[in-house]
Amino acid sequence: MTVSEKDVRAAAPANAPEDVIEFAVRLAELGKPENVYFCDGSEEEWDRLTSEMVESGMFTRLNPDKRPNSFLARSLPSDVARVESRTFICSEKEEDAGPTNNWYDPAEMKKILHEKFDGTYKGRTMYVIPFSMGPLGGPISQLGIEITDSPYVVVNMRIMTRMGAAAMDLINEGRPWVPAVHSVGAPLAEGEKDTAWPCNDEKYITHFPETNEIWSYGSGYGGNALLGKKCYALRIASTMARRDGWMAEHMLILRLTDEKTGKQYHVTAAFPSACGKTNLAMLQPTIPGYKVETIGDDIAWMRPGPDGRLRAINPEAGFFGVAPGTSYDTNPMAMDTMKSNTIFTNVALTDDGDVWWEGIDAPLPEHLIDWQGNDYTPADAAEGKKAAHPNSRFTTPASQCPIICPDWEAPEGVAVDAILFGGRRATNVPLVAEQYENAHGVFIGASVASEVTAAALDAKVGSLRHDPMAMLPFCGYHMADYWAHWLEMQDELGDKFPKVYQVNWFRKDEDGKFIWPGYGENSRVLDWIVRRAAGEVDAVDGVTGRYPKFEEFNLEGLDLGEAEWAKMYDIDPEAWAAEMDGTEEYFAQFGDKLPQAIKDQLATFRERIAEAKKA
Ligand code: SAT
Ligand code: MN
Repeated sequence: MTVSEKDVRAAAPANAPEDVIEFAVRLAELGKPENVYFCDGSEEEWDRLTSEMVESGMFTRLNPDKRPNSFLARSLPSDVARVESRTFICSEKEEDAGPTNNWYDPAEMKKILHEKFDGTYKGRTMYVIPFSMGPLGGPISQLGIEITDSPYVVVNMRIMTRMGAAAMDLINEGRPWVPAVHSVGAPLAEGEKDTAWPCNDEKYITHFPETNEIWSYGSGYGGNALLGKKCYALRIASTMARRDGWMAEHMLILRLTDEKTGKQYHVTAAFPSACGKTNLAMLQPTIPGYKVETIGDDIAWMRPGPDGRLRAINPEAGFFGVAPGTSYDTNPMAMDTMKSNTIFTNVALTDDGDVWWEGIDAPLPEHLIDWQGNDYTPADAAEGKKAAHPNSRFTTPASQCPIICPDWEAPEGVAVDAILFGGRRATNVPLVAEQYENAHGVFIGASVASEVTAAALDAKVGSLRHDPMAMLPFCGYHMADYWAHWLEMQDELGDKFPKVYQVNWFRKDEDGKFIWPGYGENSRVLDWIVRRAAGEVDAVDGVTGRYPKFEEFNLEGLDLGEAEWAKMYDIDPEAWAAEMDGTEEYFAQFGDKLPQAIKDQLATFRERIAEAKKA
């Protein structure tokens, strides 16, 4: 038995407009689900779905005394991260996707998807999820409808977005919305029992920028399946932003308050996935006089405000953070955020029904169930096996963060004072460098390279790759056109465009040890940046940008002297010449589209290297 148009119409709530109903009818006819259900986002719905998932074996309920209203899911080893090789930009013209994206002809891709989705929902419930990215009804916010056959997606979307009846109300008012279609790609035959993590070995994560559509098939994990996140808020939104004069960026947003003056600064920062953005967003300053409040940990949508300054909102409502390495030591605020109402995926389970991962505060227990559902003891740890997957995650409501900014849901956003670009670099890149001029800021972002993390299934962990603006896997159009868009936004805003800083917490010494302590100590870098903005400190011109003066940088109470500082600021002109050769080679693939301003910046950079060689 599959659902008919009549069933879909009967299931639709009164506030579902005709175009949403027709979208659901079309997908029901194609996917042939057993049931259809329109999500309202209520607590009753959450309770029912999570209970059903516990019953079906997809969720383990954690000990309610230790972790109330929280659950653990375990995925298949073949479905633990985004799959970049299966992520496609299906623009009409191949050149609009650019050399850094996988392009596919939209009509051809639609044909493939049509075949894949034919009967894909068999034996399952088709869920219709209305959601808002950004505060409901806000001027920078956007709406969407995700259709999925995964209850895991529904409950995660309830945390990660403003999901439910209120979003449907806004769609019903006639506001535009993005259709996002998802299936795990595992239809059930009559009477067949479901598995704990249905998915398909063949995956398609596809985007149609001209029609603002998303279709995702075969994966149930993270950014592959929670389509509001990378697919909408970055890939599709970046193309919308280019058309409409705003910016969709892979950036955290934080507020730094100088407690002496009460002055507030807003900083956004882009780092590749799994480089500690959540830690920086929830930073606990180690130097006195500052307070940090969190606005977002992954994505920023930014639009020029009436005052000509860039205003940022966090389009998400939750954090989808990397669990391993998160502890009361490294990120106490994240630990407190996830005390309840949290979904954990691929972490280890303790015998008393709580969670554990490598790097959590608690010592390794005598016994665990690892992320694949097997017994795990210290003997396994001794063999180097991990109890939690390196890309295991927590999905947790942003509102539960003890230092969530009171203005985190301000519909008009916060005015951005500085933009940080970073990566994971053992060599070459110093702690912090300030742009010389606006175009240099774009050059800094465009030339970022970083050591690869576990956030993508099909990239080699540890190897160095160019990841411009941390957008390599997330830019929905030609990367060089994206840089041109940045330059245009800078031209429009002029001096009011936030200054760009390049940062690197990960520089190592000759023994392979991190020189900079990182975490809360990164407040010292923020302190320098805001004192620069206030005109209180100077900077010295360097090869990669303007550097702090050792004596003006606050290192008080830190066991880090001039010798270590010199190591972080050891700028070897030969190494940088080689790095710029690599950058030039990387830029070459963009051909004619590479903006002249970027070429000019490269030339100026080379002049600075030549000067440094003479000195
Ligand atoms: O894309 S995910 O949301 O799965 C995580 C990431 O890569 O940042
Ligand atoms: Mn991310």
